Amino acid sequence: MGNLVNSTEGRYDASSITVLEGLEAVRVRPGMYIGSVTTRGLNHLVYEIVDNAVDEHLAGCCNEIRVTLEADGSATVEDNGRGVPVERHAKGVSAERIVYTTLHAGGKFDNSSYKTSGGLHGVGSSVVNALSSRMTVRIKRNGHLYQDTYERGNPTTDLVMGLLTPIGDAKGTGTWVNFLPDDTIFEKTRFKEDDIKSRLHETAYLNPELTIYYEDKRPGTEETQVFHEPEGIVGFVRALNKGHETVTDIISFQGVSEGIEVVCAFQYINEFREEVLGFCNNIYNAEGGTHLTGFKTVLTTVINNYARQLGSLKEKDANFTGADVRNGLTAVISIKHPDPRFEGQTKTKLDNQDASKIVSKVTGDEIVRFFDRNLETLKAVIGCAEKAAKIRKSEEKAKTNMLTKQKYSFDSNGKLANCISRDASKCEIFIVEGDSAGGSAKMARDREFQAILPIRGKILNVEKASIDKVLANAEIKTMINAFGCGFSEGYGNDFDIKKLRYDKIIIMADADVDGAHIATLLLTLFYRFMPDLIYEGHIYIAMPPLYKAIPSKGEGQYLYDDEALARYRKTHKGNFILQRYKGLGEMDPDQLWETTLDPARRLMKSVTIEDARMASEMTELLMGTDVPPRRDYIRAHAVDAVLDV
Ligand code: 28G
Repeated sequence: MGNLVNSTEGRYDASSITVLEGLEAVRVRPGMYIGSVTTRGLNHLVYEIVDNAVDEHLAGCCNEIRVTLEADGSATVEDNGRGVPVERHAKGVSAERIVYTTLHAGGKFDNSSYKTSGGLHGVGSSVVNALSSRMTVRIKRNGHLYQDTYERGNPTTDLVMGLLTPIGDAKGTGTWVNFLPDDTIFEKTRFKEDDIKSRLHETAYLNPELTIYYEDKRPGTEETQVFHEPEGIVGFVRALNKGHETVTDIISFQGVSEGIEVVCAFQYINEFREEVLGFCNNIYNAEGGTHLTGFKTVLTTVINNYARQLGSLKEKDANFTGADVRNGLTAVISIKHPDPRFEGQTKTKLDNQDASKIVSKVTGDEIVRFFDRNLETLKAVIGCAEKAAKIRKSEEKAKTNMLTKQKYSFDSNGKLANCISRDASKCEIFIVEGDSAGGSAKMARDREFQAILPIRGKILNVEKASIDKVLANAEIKTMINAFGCGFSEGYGNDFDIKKLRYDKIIIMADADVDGAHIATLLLTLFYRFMPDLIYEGHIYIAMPPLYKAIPSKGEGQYLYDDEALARYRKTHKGNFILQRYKGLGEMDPDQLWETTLDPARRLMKSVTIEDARMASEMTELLMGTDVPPRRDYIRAHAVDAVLDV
């Protein structure tokens, strides 16, 4: 409990002590409430506050939200809603105090309870307050401007008879919140602008009547942007498919039933992949769920029925599989549910059975209505399914041949230096860029449990290649064989994570543009064909140091980024030699062991599904046609997006 109750700065009366004890739980186990204390968790603080403003929008009372990343490292969120109530709450004090100091029903990441967003004002305000070294709340309401202040969740403004005293007059209404994340809780306290912007943009797509003003005032990254997407998820699908060859128009519809609202937009592109995104109450469902099942099931049935009616499928033909029907599909399905439940590893899989029922009802009615009147579009969709089915059939054969041939050729092509242990829970495999680094790594490793797989040059971009090309690629084949658990793709699932031979799969690439590119391609491969490896936390990125500082007296020190170097320069007195590593290949085996392989000393980033999704999106961008902008994009973002913690 420590710093909260014992704080001499915080002023509170006896009744608020239980309140503080509630918030202390958040400080003791922040991960339970915001997922983690990494940059992801840090960004989450902004999302929690923004979600409250979005809820005010969903209540029909707010159409503008401003998000500012301030120069001092704090964040400000402002809305033009009704303003958090300041009137006396049942507990005897200003309702605002209760909102910002009471821990509402369980955390987002603990067991079954989940914040009920969607007009109900989430539980997040007090969590953000607890994890902020300071927070200021300003409310415009009743013609007055009110202000309340907190430090680490402790109120620092005196109430008068339980209520806030206005600090001025106000026109209009709204809520303004500024907070500085607590640097004793978070590993890093710099908000990651790219993640925040894309999340805000997503929110704008999901709420077409909302305008979000974004401003970054931090030195070096200053910018302003306005996110307003009056087309809603139609615009979202358009953006997702930008730069791809489309084969249908965007089809969109909405419907309501039993208090559940469904909006959906989809379009086919000429590529062997599908992307179906689900949202419930504006929250992205990374693990999908019942809304997606409902949509997919009915789409499969409807397209198969039409295909038989039109004679594309003959009596003797088997139906198209669901994956056939989704070949080339980009879809966004967004529902509003009064009582959403979530399950799954990261509690992002919608679990309500009624959602499946209602989404399939609305989708079934609407797409039949549409396809009855748009035969050309229907034929284009069936065309996509036919292409997929044809490839599926020829590859089902090819695949069984290939896999049976290769089953016995594990490590036969000489590149994999396997480890001795067969205890998968202890084994690690390093995928190393380049033969020279691969050679050093083979010498440096602990051969008992560390395997080395060198790969040469750029690996195939699976985003663009068909499955037979992917499987024919030597590097990819070697990886699939080495991991031992097969792979899954749209047309079948041979993936079995129980057969995985290594607990950790570690991507080891140079800390430069090319290295970041290779890491990006590998992540894309795993994301497309072995996503469970990512979901279950088996993929890592090694973080080799950039420098070694060797002082004239005392121990040398490895430095992993430019910040670390700047810190070293500041704190270190006296002369030192600075060794700069241009690549892994430049380290001798001992150095490589010390810095990158030794479990006791190395630094690694654990890859999350969002990282992989970003990598996959980036791959699409990078593999586009215009070369010069690509180059710049890699410089500006690739290393950061893939390697930054
Ligand atoms: C700027 C940053 C984030 C918010 C509101 C508006 C109301 C509200 C918020 O009510 C629920 C608690 C206790 C009554 C509701 C105002 C009804 C009438 C609101 C925000 C209601 C909280 N008038 N705007 N919460 N209770 N914006 N933006 O947080 O008693 S939170």
